[in-house]
Amino acid sequence: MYSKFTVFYFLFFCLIFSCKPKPKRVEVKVNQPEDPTMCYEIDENAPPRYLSPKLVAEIDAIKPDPTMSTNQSGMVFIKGGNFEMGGDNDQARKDEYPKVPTQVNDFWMDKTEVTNDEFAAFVKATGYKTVAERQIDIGELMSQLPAGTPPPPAEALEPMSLVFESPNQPVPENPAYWWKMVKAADWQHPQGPESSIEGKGNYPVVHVSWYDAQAYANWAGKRLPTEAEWEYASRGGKEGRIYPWGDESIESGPIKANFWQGNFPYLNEVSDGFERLAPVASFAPNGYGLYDMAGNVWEFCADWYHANYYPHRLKNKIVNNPFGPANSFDPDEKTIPKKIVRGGSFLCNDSYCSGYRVAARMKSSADTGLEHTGFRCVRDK
Ligand SMILES: [Ca+2]
Repeated sequence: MYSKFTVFYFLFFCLIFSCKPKPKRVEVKVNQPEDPTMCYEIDENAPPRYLSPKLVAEIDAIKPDPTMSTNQSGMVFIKGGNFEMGGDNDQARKDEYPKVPTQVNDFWMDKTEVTNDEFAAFVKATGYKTVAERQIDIGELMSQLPAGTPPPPAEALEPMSLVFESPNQPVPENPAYWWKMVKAADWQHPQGPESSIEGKGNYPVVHVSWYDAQAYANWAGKRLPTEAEWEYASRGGKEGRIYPWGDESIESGPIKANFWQGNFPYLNEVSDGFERLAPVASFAPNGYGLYDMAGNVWEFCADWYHANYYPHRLKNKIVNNPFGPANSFDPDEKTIPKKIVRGGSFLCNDSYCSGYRVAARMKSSADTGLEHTGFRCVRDK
């Protein structure tokens, strides 16, 4: 997934060159310089980096709520075990290989994605403001853009987030054609200031960044799952299968998840009944009693994304409770460190990302909020 700053950059250049974003956007080639600190090699001794110290300090200061942190309701116990982590069919991408023997300990996991009601309780208790509700930090922005990029005007730094907008016609495969930076779009206004979440308390919270998910997890006395825990949980006890429900195509039989039917991104047939988000647990759970492990919203994991993590794990025999690489590398956006997101969203279909496969990996920068990305938490005991 492209970070908000790349989409921002794309739109910004449209502004500079006075090209109209609609009906046809001009494609701008972003020249990505090599960053010597980010590469295909994984340095396990690399110091912790990338995260905003200011936000980390703020999140660390959030104390677990005494009631929430002892409350196991809404969670399911998952007995640890061994599995083969990685791609199971020909849709699997290069970064899902090689398959790696993996062991995870017992843990508890939220049965559903974190909902608007749950997130609202956290905000009410702590006064926390999501990243999408804050002014864009000019320093952070410039650090993620190629050198020489002119600074944007002040008004472009107002709070905003990425909203899906169907181009209603076939377009090149570039997310900048269907993601739009919308001012004042946030978790309470998923499509912008005119929209609301009234009556949608049981929908997954969206427009939350990885930082926001961490902040919530701290308050709830939980944590984000590792990528390995997430995949193990998603498999629901079915070994070597493609989806949480087994191997039957997502397009066959009863509707199994909230995903995109039709031609992405311009023709949504809506045969699952949901054009965008669905209330959590609208479809059957997997073998562990977990809902929406496929589709609805992408879910942030704790780990950094690195395209070469699986070969690295195999080579170094990293089997037990892997918690991700020390550094991040996304060949699609070399200068932007990314966190793992898993499970696909209402925008996924077989012709595009097939993100609802249990092995499918996706990545998003820690500060990016999107209309199709949320999270769920885990707890050790
Ligand atoms: Ca999901």
